[in-house]
Amino acid sequence: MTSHRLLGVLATAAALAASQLTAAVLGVRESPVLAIAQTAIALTPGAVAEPIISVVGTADKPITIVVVVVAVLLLGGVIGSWWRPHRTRAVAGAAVLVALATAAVLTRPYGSIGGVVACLVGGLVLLGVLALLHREPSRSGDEDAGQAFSRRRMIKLVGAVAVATAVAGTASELLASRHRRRRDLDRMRAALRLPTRRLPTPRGADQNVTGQAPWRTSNRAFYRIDTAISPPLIDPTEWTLRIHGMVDREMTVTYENLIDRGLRDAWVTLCCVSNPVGGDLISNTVFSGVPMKDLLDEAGVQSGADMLLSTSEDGWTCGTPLAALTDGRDAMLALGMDGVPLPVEHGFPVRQVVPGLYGYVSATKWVTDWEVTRFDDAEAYWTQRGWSAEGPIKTHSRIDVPRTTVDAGVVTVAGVAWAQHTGITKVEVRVDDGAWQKAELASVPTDDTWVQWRWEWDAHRGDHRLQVRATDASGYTQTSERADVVPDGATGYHGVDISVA
Ligand SMILES: Nc1nc2c(c(=O)[nH]1)N[C@H]1C(S)=C(S)[C@@H](COP(=O)(O)O)O[C@H]1N2
Ligand SMILES: [Mo]
Repeated sequence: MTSHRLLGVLATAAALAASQLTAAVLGVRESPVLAIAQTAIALTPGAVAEPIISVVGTADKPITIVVVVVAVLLLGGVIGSWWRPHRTRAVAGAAVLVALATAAVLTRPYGSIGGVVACLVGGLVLLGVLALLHREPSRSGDEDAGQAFSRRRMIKLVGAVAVATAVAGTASELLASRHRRRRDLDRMRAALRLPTRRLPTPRGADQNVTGQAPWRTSNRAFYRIDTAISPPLIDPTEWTLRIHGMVDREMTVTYENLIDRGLRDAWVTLCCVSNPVGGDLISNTVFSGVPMKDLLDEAGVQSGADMLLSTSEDGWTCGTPLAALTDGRDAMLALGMDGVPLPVEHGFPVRQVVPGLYGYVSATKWVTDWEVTRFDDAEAYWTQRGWSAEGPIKTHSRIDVPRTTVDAGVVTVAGVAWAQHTGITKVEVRVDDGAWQKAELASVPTDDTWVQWRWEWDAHRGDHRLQVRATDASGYTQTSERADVVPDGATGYHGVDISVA
């Protein structure tokens, strides 16, 4: 990297810090950097997003921010290298950067004038700092002394810009309005009392095998998947759900309306379509909410409609077959999760839960809009990115323990199996190429949750491969054929390699 390029990077860092600070001082809801990162996420095709998510998991959000910041800094380096030889080009480059940032800010649901001002301030600081760093020092008579002087002056200048950048960057983080709003919301949520109590775990559902995922997932351990870099912060007293489209009566529902209807509880195992064979993007808990069917019936679904297009406060969309919402299953607008108001990351104040469908086609968090429509007329977020329009959960099973080495003798092999809204009737395990052996199933309160299973293995010394497969209540047995998670969920047996000592 040439020194001009480095100066460009430094000036861009200063510009980013100034822009973030401006956004923080103006109380902008989503800073330019966050807006660019969210736009980058939205523009990433599914075929690119999927492998990244499968490798980095939920670290995808901080990683996206780092990638965006580094990319902007590198572009700034290019602009810096143009400053001396092609001044107009450098200024045009800065203008393009500001224009892209402004476009990102304005196309987000939280676009605001404050966000645009923050972008412009960033552009001005970029050009100002570049000009400052390239100012010619006045030449003294002595060439060497002059050069030493200008080098010293340069080091001071660079140091000053770096310190100012660090101070502005830190201040913008400390002042960012989202931290204050998050604290306020956490307080409000903690004070909320839902008309529900925390249900005990049904007897016999958890077989308490050490090392196995508990049948009931705590809110803290519940998997989290969404496109929101920082979760929408919604005051429940301001939350509304608008119901429109192919309905006889448009409706607007408030949080209080939902509470007044009374909440019912349902044990449901949520699962992500991106869950690989053997993966842990699946969790089980009890949700409390209002049947989605009740609201759809009140609005009056018109004939010909077959899809509910739901939208979250931050603009994510989801297409759910109306059939799955009206066939009597516990499809609900949930307010509670494991006896408490939904955690912010899991959709506070209101989310959808639909047993039997992968989250991407059913489980809209922070939901604020329902449009009754047709699969022929609308396409939701992940379908636009290559995933299937419909996403029933595939019957599947997983080995939780053992996962690596065991001592010879009797070993408890245990795991979970799931076929939400169909039910699991049989789980079988095999060692190497041996015969399939029937495992023992724990009891569950409903077909909508996963089932724990166990099998006692008389393990002999050596290296062995354990595999599992499940059969559901429709009579279907899992296929051994491996399918990728795209476009509608992985298939294949989960296997683990165990060495017996
Ligand atoms: N608003 C919003 N809702 C969303 C998503 C999202 O990106 N945004 N992701 C969906 C996906 S893909 C899944 S698997 C589930 C995950 O819910 P959880 O994070 O509570 O486990 O939420 C669904 N609801
Ligand atoms: Mo998902």
